[in-house]
Amino acid sequence: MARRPSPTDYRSDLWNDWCPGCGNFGIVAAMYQALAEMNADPRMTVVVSGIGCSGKTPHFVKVSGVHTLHGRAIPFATGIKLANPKLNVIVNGGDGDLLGIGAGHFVALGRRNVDLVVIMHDNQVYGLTKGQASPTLPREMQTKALPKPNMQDPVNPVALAISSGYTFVARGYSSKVKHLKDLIKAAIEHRGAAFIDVLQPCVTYNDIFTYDYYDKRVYQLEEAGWNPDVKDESDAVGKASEAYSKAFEWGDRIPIGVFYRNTHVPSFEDRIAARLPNYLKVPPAEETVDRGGIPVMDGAAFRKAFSEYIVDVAKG
Ligand SMILES: Cc1ncc(C[n+]2csc(CCOP(=O)(O)OP(=O)(O)O)c2C)c(N)n1
Ligand code: SF4
Repeated sequence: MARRPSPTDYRSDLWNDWCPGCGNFGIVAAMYQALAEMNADPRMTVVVSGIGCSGKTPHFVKVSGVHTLHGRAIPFATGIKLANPKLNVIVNGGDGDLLGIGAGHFVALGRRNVDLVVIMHDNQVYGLTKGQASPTLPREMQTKALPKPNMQDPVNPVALAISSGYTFVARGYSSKVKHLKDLIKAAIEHRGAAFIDVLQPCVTYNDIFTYDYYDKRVYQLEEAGWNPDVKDESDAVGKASEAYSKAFEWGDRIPIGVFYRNTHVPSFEDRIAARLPNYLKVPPAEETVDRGGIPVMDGAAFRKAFSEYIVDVAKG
């Protein structure tokens, strides 16, 4: 029997240039642990990112991966998942990437309920471009890279995800790695659009929302008796509004854990399968495209043509 994978099996050996102490390290550590515990097949797991410090995540996780354009990770991931619903697809993005330039795509994913996992590295700043205010920084806060306090009101990511239709909505903290690992596993196991807002200290540009700030305040919803689960369809609006209100608890106490989970909404893949009965058995990625009965490109020809660009993640 093959040995069970360990978290380090999912760690790539590429040089990592995140600042020492960055909260992103806790997020990838939780991903390694979740993938190992789930015995994830690296060829069937895809990490997709936009641009930002968070955007480098696919380089550090030894599974299939795509580092795409700023704000465009969700549409890329949606295309990958719908072309081959057998893949496990995980998006990693910054709060600027997903809720600034990518906000329209973020909302569209909730409406569609595609079976994706979105992990947001929420550091309240644009880290890679040197600390400008991101959409999650509260008004009047002045982090050290800002010449004046922030003039705009923040987006609440958990509330936005609930109102957009995500069927699994959670918040984690990058310093609580085991708890975050459990959230990532639950998000992967959920069938539908899953969102995890991860509190991720940026030690270089955000001197307000630090480890010390969160360590004193975060508490776990499950330990406080919170039940995130929608019982049946008639319970969905009531549960969503309770979770929506809970999302605004912020100050002396900041909740982490699963806020909302609804397993009664059909995924986008199921909606397509209702129209195209063969879709889940032979998805577009496995169909042979032919012209006049002659295959245009089959898998073997594709691999031969692109062999110099293909790295087999399972072999390292
Ligand atoms: C279309 C486009 N606009 C702007 C940029 C410049 N840019 C690169 S990263 C970034 C912001 C990154 O911030 P965030 O998404 O919060 O990620 P973090 O670096 O904090 O992880 C911006 C604006 C870009 N690369 N592409
Ligand atoms: S700038 Fe901030 S988010 Fe980017 S690597 Fe450094 S600590 Fe992390």
